Amino acid sequence: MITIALSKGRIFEETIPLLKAAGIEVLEDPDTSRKLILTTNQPDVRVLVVRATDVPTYVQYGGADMGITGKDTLLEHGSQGLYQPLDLQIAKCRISVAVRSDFDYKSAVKKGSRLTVATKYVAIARDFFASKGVHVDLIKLYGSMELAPLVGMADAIVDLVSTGNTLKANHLVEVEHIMDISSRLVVNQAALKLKQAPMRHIIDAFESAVV
Ligand code: PRT
Ligand code: MG
Repeated sequence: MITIALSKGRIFEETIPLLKAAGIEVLEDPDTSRKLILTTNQPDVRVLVVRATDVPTYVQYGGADMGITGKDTLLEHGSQGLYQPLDLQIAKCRISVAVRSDFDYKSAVKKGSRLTVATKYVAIARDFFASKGVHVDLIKLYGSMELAPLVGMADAIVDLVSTGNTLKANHLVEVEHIMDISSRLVVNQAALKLKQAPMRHIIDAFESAVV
């Protein structure tokens, strides 16, 4: 049995064509099914539906043989012991710093002001501002980061941006592009040794399907 950990939503949707390239079709829709273990057309392949941030953990501890997760998640939560053979070029976005459109970020940085930054990505934000020599107080949030500057809780946020519509809708502007993000295949190394052939088949099929 090969077990693949995926999260619902954009990663699941963008993985469907890759699975198809490996001859795998998921037989249930994670949005309508309440099942957390989905069957596929291959009797020896199953898909686990887990929180995006839990994918690396499932693979690391062998709950899944492989999984697909954003570079943001891997950087923030660590990727200890995970083999990362492929950048799948899916669920692409960027991680950026954004502020209220009436906040003068450039002058604040120039003056050496201390900035309060709200984010789910505390580790990424800490590294980024440290590399710029900007002093920050970080506030950890678990979602809806865009709210923090609007209610005066933070000067800036560090968040993922794809179209930019969410920032725009909340009168925020991007002032730094920290890095580009895409999703990676992560593999449990012990599982790969034990199930070489079927896992290699999937990895190779994914690799040739990456555009
Ligand atoms: O949503 P939930 O809390 O359940 O979990 P999650 O946010 O960890 O999962 P999910 O499925 O939303 O995201 C999974 C992965 O998709 C992330 O780890 C990223 O690698 C990748 N990804 C790609 C994105 C986006 N694009 C994205 N736009 N993840 C989130 N967003 C959010 C962003 O945080 C912001 O709130 O979408 C909003 C901005 O989108 P635009 O298009 O308005 O700019
Ligand atoms: Mg989300």
